[in-house]
Amino acid sequence: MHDPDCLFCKIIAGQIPSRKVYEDDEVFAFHDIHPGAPVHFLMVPKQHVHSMAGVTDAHAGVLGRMMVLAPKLALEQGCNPYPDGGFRIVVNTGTEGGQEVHHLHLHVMGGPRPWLKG
Ligand code: DGP
Repeated sequence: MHDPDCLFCKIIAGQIPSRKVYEDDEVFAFHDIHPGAPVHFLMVPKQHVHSMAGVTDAHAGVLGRMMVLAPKLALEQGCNPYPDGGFRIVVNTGTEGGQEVHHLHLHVMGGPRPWLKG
């Protein structure tokens, strides 16, 4: 389902340009416009769902696919291998969870420190 008012639906549809990292029938990944790490891309289900607070059993397959794809794409995008390298996956959910764009997305962030504190 495409939400005509959704920024990320427009990016998936190519109506707003993005730097694409990956695409298949279910998943789209693209570089974050405001990177917070040397590698920082977003992964979204193509089917619109507002957030992790909106998922149902029907989303289990695509969410699993995104989690399996994330480490592969992270390496392809320049993250160093586990265990000395690695990456962080963040899913902001709702206003109090820091979510600004209301189409579920994984932030995949990595690369040499010091971008990550702690
Ligand atoms: P969040 O706060 O979790 O909803 O993060 C939304 C992210 O989306 C934020 O890191 C910046 C990114 N973003 C916002 N607008 C655009 C855009 O037009 N293009 C791209 N590539 N990223 C965007």
